[in-house]
Amino acid sequence: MKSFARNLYQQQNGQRYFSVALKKKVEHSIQEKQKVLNHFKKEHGNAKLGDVTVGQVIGGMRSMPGLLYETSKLHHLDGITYRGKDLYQVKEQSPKAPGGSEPLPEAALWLLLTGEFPSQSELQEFQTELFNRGQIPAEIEKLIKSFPKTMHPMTQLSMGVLACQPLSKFAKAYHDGIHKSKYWDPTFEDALDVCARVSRIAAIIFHNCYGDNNKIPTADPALDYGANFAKQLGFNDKTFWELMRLYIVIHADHEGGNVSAHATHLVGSTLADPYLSFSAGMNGLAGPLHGLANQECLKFLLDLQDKLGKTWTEDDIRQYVKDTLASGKVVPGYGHAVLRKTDPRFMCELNFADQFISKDDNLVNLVKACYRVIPNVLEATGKVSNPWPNVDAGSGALLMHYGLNQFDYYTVLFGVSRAFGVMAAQVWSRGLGLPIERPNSFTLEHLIKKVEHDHHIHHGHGHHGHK
Ligand code: AMX
Repeated sequence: MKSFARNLYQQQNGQRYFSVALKKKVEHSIQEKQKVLNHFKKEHGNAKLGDVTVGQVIGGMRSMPGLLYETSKLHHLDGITYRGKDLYQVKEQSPKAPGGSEPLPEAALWLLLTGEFPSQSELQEFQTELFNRGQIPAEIEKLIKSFPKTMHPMTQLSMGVLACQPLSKFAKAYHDGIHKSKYWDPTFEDALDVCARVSRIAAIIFHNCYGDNNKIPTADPALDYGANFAKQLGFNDKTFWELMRLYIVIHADHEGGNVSAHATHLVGSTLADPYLSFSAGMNGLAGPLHGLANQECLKFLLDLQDKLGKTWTEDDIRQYVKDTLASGKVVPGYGHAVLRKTDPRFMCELNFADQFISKDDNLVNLVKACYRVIPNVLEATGKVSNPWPNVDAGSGALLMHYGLNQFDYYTVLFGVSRAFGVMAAQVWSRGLGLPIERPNSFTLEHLIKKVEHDHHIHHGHGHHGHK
């Protein structure tokens, strides 16, 4: 039942809607969590979570415990969970578009914020709300359209998000002197606005780079987020809409330590508003070892096809991968900093391909053949911690299948999706009052001296000497 009358929405300043229902849920669960956190911190603030090694300090803080991050958790074997639900459960339990099979991004956002999926009526209202929040003032659209076409789409995304920063409600509320216990409220408002707007920004960038930015399709209030995004890119194939829904959901969140989530959190920890912090996260996502890997990965597959034609064999692939390694390059789409088995997001992509894509798509078949061949080759190097494919090994081939072949745009799709995770997480970081980040750093000389000193004591030359 449509329910403006039930007062689930209120109008603010005569022009913007906000969801009282969702906000109340978030507020309630933040308050409950805050109590748990305060008690836990008081009782167990000095409990140890492990030791920090010199190797970790030098090695990019790999696996070092260091962040509180509520929305999702990565397990090295089980993969990612959103609020405790793995991706297969998310797919199964999520509300779908009418007649659809894939999870809806807006439902995933609700889940990340609250820990539950929305009811059908909550979902409908949330969809209307996100649609309304997605509008971008004409002068900002004009600014984004003026970016040079040759500028990398990720640079345009980061700048496009920054162009919207003057709309930040958090920045305004902070300037107006809001009490710190209320920070989460305008953060929540900005977080929803960023998620709603980012797909429009991304659509403008797409047309700016590859089409005619005077002819950008408009969003349709009757459609869901994923369908609307695809439509604004100019894609009207309903199966592609399903792919966009799945794509946005599976790329959304990946616990807190990955570069885009951590950069967003780090910058946000200064009380920089969600636009500033999300834009920082996007700059990290633009790196080739992180989000840019999906464009690199498709390039790898296409180069392979170019060189070997469409009649490649598994032996050809094996040799090609060995040559890649010998030339000092990584094999994109393989390996992971945390996972130690095939990325479940890759499995979701394969399942999608099996369900929707014909068996004679050469590129999709190449993805599958690589999955059979590459792990063994990487394993044989003896140094790769995880030889299995990550999410990027499959996504490009699926996008190509539907004709989205502008592969320097792929990371922008990832960025649209990542907004849902890192913005939901920022609401929670504010809600729990997490402080500014400030880890300790060392010069190499300090580290060497410290280790020598400890070694000295440990071997009985100091006053603590035993053994
Ligand atoms: N191809 C070749 N070598 C690889 C490799 C790959 N796919 N993955 C790891 N290695 C190498 C590393 O370069 C490193 O070599 P070095 O000791 O000579 O520097 C060694 O194996 C050990 O690295 P690791 O512990 O296995 O990986 P990591 O945690 O340091 O890095 C990652 C993880 C993802 C950056 C790395 O596996 C990689 O570069 N993969 C290819 C790029 C890629 O697919 N990135 C996407 C990640 C997901 C995402 O963010 N989208």
